[in-house]
Amino acid sequence: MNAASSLQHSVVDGFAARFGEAPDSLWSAPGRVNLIGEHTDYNDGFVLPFAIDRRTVMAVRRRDDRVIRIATSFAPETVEIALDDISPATVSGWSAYPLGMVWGATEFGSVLDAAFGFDAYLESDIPVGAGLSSSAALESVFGLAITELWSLGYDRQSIARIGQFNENQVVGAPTGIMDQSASLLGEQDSVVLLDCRSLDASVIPLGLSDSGLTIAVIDTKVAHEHATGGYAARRASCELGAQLLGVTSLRDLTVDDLPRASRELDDETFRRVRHVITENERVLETVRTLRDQGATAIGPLLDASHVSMRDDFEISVPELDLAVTTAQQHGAIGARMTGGGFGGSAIAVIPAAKVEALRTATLAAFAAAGFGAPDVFTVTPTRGATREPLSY
Ligand code: GAF
Repeated sequence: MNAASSLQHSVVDGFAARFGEAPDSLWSAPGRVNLIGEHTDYNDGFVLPFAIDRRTVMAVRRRDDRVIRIATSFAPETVEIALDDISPATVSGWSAYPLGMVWGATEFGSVLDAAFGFDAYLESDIPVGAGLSSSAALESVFGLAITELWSLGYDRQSIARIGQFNENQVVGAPTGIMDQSASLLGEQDSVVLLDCRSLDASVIPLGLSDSGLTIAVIDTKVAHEHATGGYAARRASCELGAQLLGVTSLRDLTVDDLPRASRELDDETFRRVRHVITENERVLETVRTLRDQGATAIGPLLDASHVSMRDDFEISVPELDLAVTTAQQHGAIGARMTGGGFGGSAIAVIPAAKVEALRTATLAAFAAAGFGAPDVFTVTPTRGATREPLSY
C-alpha cells in the first residue's frame, strides 16, 4: 500500500473510531513547496509553487441537522458547533482553519439555507511548522468539500481567495494567496505560475524525472510563525516602499526603478523592495528557462533567490543557510529556502542519485554546527485538492 492510500485507510478507520459510523465521502488537499517567488504574492507579483505528495485527508458523513463536528488525529478534542454560529469570535486553534471557511463563504456571498451539518475527521502527513503549508491544506480540503457538498459553486481560485480571507481575518495571519492556490490548482509533475494580481494561473510542466532530477526538502525543524513578528514586518515594509514610491504595489516596479528607489528609500526599505522586484523577475525567468532549456538550467535562479532572501529580505536563519550551502556543495543544481522564512524548510533540486549523500552530509553539517537534526526527504509535484473515491 502506498503512503497516500494508507493515509486514506487510516482516516476512514479514524472516522469510525471517533464517530461510530462509516464516512460517506472522502476529500484531500496537498501541502506545497514554492519553487521560486517568495513574498511576492501579497505584492501582486508572481509565484511558482507546486502541490506536494503530502496530503491532508478528510472523511465526512452527512448529518440531518446543521451541526458540524470535526476531529483530527493531531488534537484530542472533537469540536462541535452549529454551522450558523461560526464566526471569527466562535472558532479558534486548529479548527479555525477549516471552520473559518464556512464564515468566509458567507462573507463571499453564499447563503447557506440549504447547507447541512456533517461529521468530519482529518489526518495529514504534511509536517506542521515546516513551511509546507499544512494550514492551507486544512483550508483547501474543507473549502472544496463544502463547495461541492453544499453546491456553493465556487471555482478553485475563489476557494483559494476564501482560504486567504479566512487566514487573514479569522486566524489572523497576514499571508498572501500562494499557498491555498498551490494546494487547489496543483497538477502532476508541474508547477503553477500564478499572477497574484489577476489570479491567472498556468500549469507548467517541470520535467524533473526526464532529467534524472528530484526535489529534496530539508526541514530544519526551526518552527516559524506567520501570525506574528517578521512576516508581518516584511509585509509592512513592502507596503511602505510602494507608498513612498507612489505605486499601488511593488508589482508596478521593475529593475529600471531601482536607482530611484535607492535614492528615495532608506537602506532597509530599499533592500526589501529590491528583493521583491528581482524575485518577480526571477520567477518569470525561471518559467522562460523551464520552457526553453528545461529544469537542469534553473539552478542559478534558485541560488540567487536564496541570496536575495538572506541578504535583502533578511528572512533566512543560520539553519536554512547551512541547508542551502550543504546542498550546493553536495550535488544540488540549485537550492533555496522556501516559504515565509524565519525557519521551516529549504529545497534543493538535485540528481535523484545524490539524495542519500545529501541526507548524510546535511545531518553531519547540522550536528557539527550544534543544530538539531533536520529531516531530509523528497517531494513530487502532484494534483491539487480532490474528492477521493471511497472504495473500501
Ligand atoms: C507564507 C504565506 F502564507 C504565503 O502567502 C507567502 O507570502 C509565503 O509565505 C512567502 O512567499 O507561506
